[in-house]
Amino acid sequence: MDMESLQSDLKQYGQEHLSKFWPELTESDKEHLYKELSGMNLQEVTAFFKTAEKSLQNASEKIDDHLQPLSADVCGSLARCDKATLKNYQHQGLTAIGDGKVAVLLLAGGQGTRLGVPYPKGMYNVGLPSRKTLYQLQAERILKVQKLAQLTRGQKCVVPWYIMTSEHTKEPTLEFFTKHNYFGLQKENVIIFEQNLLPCFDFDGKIILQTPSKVALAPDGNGGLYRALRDSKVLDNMEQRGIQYIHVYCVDNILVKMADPVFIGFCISKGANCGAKVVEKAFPTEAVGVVCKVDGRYQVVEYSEITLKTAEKRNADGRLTFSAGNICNHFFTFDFLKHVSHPAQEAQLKHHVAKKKIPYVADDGSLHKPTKPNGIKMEKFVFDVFQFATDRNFAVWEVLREDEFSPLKNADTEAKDTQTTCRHSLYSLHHRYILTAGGKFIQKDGTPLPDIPRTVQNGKGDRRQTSDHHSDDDLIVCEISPLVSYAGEGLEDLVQGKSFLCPVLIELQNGEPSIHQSNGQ
Ligand code: UD2
Repeated sequence: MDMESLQSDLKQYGQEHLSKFWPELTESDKEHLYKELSGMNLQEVTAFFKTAEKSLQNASEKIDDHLQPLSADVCGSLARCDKATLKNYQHQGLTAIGDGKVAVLLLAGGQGTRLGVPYPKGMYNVGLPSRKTLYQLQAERILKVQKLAQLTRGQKCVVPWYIMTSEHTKEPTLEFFTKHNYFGLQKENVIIFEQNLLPCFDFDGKIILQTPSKVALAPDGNGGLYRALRDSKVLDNMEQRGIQYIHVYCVDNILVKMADPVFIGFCISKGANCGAKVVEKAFPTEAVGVVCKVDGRYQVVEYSEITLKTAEKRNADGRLTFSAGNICNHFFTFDFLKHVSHPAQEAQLKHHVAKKKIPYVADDGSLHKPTKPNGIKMEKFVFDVFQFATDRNFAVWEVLREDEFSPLKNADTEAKDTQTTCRHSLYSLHHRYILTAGGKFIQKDGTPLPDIPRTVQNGKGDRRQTSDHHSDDDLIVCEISPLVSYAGEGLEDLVQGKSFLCPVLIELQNGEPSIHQSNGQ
């Protein structure tokens, strides 16, 4: 350990406090701290802080005057698309998948602080009848979409699954996949890699020490993807496999359509190299980012960055002018990913700065958990590469929220985006799949249940929205394994003309679909 040289580097960048506990540390703690500090590019991270500090000063500035809505040429909408065109998109998507050109890439490096569980979010079981975790649902959707693509192309295919983790999530994720035998996928087609960490700073630009021998570090945001793709040689891996299209998504959306053939087909048919799947913003103040243009470049703008007047602006048809709600589902061509991951482009992505309560060690060595923000975390965002797309190669695909977006963000004490709302969204969707395929639902006394999803009867004649309560007792509980159906297809032979008593679980058993329901049939 060359402590002298490290001390001089620390001094040069105003960070000499990081070694203040050095004389009191054990040999192994010394080794740990030395490794952490000498592996840090102090010049780079302190420069990041300086830029971040400026952006904090401008944080309250609104950018209304710079905003432009999306032009109709880059947009498509599932709800407003005719059946033949949709079928065509789906065919194009399945063909690309069948030809082995498509990969999925999961952003799973977040710390999941809002949900408050000590393990990666993908390992969460929201309490479905099958007890499947988010990771298992996603793995099974990959298996199924591979099968559908095989039917289209008449050949076996692989959709590799790239999973970006961070220091906090990598080991438990690896262990989980190993324990569950990769949920039926081939181990070599699940590529788990790690994103970078950045130190947290106090407001004076000093890196925070979390313990006497450990720096406070946090993942560098989901936009850390681009650097990680390069550093972990994931781009090389994609190139060797001949991957041309990548579906990037975030871990917590229970309804996510893995490698969604329709979205992929839409983007391919538009000749896009960068695309976003969106849902229509529900109301002006909904706290979602919207995809739009800022000074002529594509961007996602948070509600907090614009005034209420702009958020409320409507078109002649009554729709919100800025309505394309981002759901963290992106399409990239391999060439685009390679281009934006190059240091020349990646370095242009600015860090977003968040004030946070960061645990720290005080001068007397005692550990503190602040009750007010005491420092900042710096993060890049995955969608900030939209700025490199042009009108000719950007595409936005609007889908129905109730079919495709229900994220797990919060603990069940909250009303929104919880395990309960996730479970209920999935039941509602699968209920509708069965109705569409010609099945119906009955109550214990044999009377039919009304075909109105999301609303339940509690036996006393009044109706409640499913999200109003945490219990599934009065709900149409209905779960269909992704191994049986990816998006409602192929259910007719199984359910047409049949009546179901909840809870209903349709699973694949010994390669055949099998229906389990409350009366044991
Ligand atoms: C994300 C989107 C937001 C909206 C929302 C919908 C970003 C920056 N924001 O907001 O616009 O679409 O999702 O659900 O995309 N992650 C990493 N590394 C990190 C930080 C996060 O991989 O350093 C992953 C995280 O594990 C998750 C995804 O990125 O899968 C989104 O992160 P989040 O849940 O913190 O983002 P959120 O809900 O603020």
